[in-house]
Amino acid sequence: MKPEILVMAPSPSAAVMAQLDEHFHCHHLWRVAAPERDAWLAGVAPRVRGLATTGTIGIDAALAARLPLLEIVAVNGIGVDAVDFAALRPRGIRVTNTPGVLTDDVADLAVALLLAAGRRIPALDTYVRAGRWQQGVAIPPARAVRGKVAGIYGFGRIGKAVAQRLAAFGLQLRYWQPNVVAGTDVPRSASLLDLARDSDYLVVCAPGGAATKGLIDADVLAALGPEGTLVNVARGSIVDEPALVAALEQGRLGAAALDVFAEEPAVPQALMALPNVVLTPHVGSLTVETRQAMGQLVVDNLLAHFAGRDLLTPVA
Ligand code: 8YV
Repeated sequence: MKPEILVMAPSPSAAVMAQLDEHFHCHHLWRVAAPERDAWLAGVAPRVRGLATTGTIGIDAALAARLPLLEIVAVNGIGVDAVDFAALRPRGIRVTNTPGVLTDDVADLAVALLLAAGRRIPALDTYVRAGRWQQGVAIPPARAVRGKVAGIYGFGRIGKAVAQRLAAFGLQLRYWQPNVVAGTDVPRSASLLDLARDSDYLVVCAPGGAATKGLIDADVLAALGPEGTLVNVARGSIVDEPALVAALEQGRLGAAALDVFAEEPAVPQALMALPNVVLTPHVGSLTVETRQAMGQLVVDNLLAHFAGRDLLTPVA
């Protein structure tokens, strides 16, 4: 008898989906129309022993309560801020995530967003498509990226990979996170506020969750200033979004390049209306290679659990 698992969202990798269906009795929630999900879940939930979920969907207390036999939650992502550990821990339910395999792609997107904002690529793309080049409309020059300071908030795997890339573009680097990171030459600012004050680009690579909620607030944005740019590839929850919108609209912040938002997939209309904002739809890890590797970790962690082997990437 294959263990029964609940699959919250599909992987773009056909190989991953095939392995899930081969090794487990999968209940694919994402195939059920939203209005029918509740009744459908009532039918399958009592037998579900494993959950394959995403970094943004996670699992809340209400879903956990509906799955009495749940043993393992395999998150297809690094962020576990959407997992309600308080609901899982007393029941001994294990959690895995996908560290390491997505580092390079997320760091690449952070750099791409920084360069896109710095060199105003989306606005220039619009300029060309709208025929303004032929009309001879003047283009004010951008500021060079080299020599500027990038402050990285959250200096873990992804933050360090961003730093490595930005060094090659001639940026000076700083970081801040609550604990000092050993073995790096990159200086640590005294606080997040100081990091923003010290930086031209503030790149958010920190984990989401209660500890970081709203930390990029009006004061931090003011410290970054009218020439400063916010780049966020982490979690929308870390930024006070209304404060960000206000700072951008009033010219108190220079620009923003965002892959993540407070209420995905909703993006504030005000952000969409601003020309100095670059927007992507939470795609840091969305490459063929990385989603294959992430999905494989989900499969392998589930297989290890149900075979009684050590988990590959348990969340402590
Ligand atoms: C994905 C992510 O959006 O790793 C994370 O924490 O947010 C992303 O990689 C998502 O988890 C894909 O399933």
